[in-house]
Amino acid sequence: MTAQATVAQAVGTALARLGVRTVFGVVGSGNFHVTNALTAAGARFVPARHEGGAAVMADAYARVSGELGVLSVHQGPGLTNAMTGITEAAKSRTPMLILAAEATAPRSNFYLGQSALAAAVGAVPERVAAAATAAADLARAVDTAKTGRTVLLNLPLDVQAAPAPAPFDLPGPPGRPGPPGPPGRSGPPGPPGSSGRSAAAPPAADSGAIKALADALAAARRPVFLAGRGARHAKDEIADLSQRCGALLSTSAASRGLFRAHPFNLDVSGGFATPVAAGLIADADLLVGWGCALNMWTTRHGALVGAGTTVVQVDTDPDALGAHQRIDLGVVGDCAATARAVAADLQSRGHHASGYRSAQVAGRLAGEGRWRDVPFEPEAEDGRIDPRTLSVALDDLLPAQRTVAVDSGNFMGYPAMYLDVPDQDGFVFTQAFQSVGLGLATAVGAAVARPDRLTVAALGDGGALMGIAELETAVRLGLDLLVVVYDDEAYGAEVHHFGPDGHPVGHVTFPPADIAAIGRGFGCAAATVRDPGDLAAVAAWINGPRERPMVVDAKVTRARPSWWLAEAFRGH
Ligand SMILES: Cc1ncc(C[n+]2csc(CCOP(=O)(O)OP(=O)(O)O)c2C)c(N)n1
Ligand SMILES: [Mg+2]
Repeated sequence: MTAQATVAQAVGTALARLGVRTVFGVVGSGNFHVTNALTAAGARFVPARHEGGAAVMADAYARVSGELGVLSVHQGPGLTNAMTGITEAAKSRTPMLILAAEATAPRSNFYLGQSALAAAVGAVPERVAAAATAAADLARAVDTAKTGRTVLLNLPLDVQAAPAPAPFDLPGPPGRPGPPGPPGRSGPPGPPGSSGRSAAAPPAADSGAIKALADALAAARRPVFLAGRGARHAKDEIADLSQRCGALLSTSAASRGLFRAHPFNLDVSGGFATPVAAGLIADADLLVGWGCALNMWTTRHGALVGAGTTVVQVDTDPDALGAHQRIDLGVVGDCAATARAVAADLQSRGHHASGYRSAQVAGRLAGEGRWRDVPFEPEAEDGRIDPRTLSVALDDLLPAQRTVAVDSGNFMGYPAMYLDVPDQDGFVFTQAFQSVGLGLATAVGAAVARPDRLTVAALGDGGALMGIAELETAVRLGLDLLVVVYDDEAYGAEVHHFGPDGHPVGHVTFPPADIAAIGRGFGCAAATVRDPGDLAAVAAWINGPRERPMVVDAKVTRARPSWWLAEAFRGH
């Protein structure tokens, strides 16, 4: 770094040197220099078409790659445009750093209280306050993000333009973990390799709690483990412990795929659970939630928790314990370290049980453990395809190595339940804020993170049209992307919510839109699907060179709501 470098340049260069490889954003005057410094120092910048898309891409990229997500935005409207994606990331505890230029003159058109905005959505406001503190300010922001927080690093325009101190040395990383996060989930700090700064590993629970959990597992005859996003780093430890005590394995929707290859995997617990999985979970005598909120989605409003079931919750965040679900034992500790310690305790007792893992349960899971094994009568509607028929056919066509990103809406259960995924990185579910319209940008961020896998964006027509601008980004980047639109020509969730009570639904139904033509306009391959025969075009694209993304406008039947949505409405 030369003595002439500005703070903006020094910050961008320092971030790239910390190992930031990919940055998403939209560049304006205020973030021009910091973004260019990042790329000059070796990072890749992915220009989105809307900051709302860029924020979601950075979030999805972080989820799939395990790296720090980084977003670069212009001051004022650049940040406000990104707020929905930032809120989703903050609620999901995504380790993410937002580089936001900041107008400090209150009479500037671009001025607004950026720190207050960030704090209001659960992100952590930080600021490069002065040239002299810039390196320390940046280091603090990165360290906080790596503890699983979404950090807004304000870059005031005047400070950005000031000469940077030389050398621009960042203080060493802290030796202790960051502050505990809010309830809902907890996660590990940012992964190693994504930057040179990593917080210390969070500890296991104390010995009393370890013993209490080991006691509960030793006594259990039908234990079930339920792993959430806070347990994604603890897959092997949790699977080992489940083997020792005979527990069945399941996940929250956000962690779908975690135990994909495991013979006693129930897949998702909650609204998306198969009948056999739901029955087995409800019959458990011990349910252990690992880094999982145990909220209404994963427990079906408590219906999957038997009245006599002992419930244990393990989480790094004490406030998460019992926040959604009555529990009998709360264990504060890191999931991996805790599972390892409990397994060691059981081993020292000589405890090894087959528990819930009977031949009969194995047989049931082999026969009816997937949604596609559950028979259904396809809905008949002229010129329309049943969304289950569509999803099963797609599952057959798609290569096993795939990433599935799902938007929000009535349709969302179909791809989430019928499309298999290879592992936890193969399913990206940006649903913590329950926003419609994030699915396409989620898929773009995931595809950038995993170019070796075909990415599927599963969208409703409403969400697709809300986020359509990023189709240009997908085409420009040449992503290996299949966009499947479950097109009921409506905000189906609202139609099914209010229609049955006789309310007018004219504001939530739309005339047909030719989404395939829209896709072609962006430069995609495209097809309209009205029956299974129309999927031949999709098969041809999948089996071809896939030089450009494909958009599938699937005109789906719409007479009935998806059953899981009817269930979800009970909570709203
Ligand atoms: C940003 C945002 N706006 C509005 C809503 C309320 N909402 C929930 S589902 C939905 C309809 C989505 O329509 P579509 O994407 O076509 O999916 P469908 O329900 O028809 O399957 C709406 C408007 C929301 N969740 N998020
Ligand atoms: Mg719709």
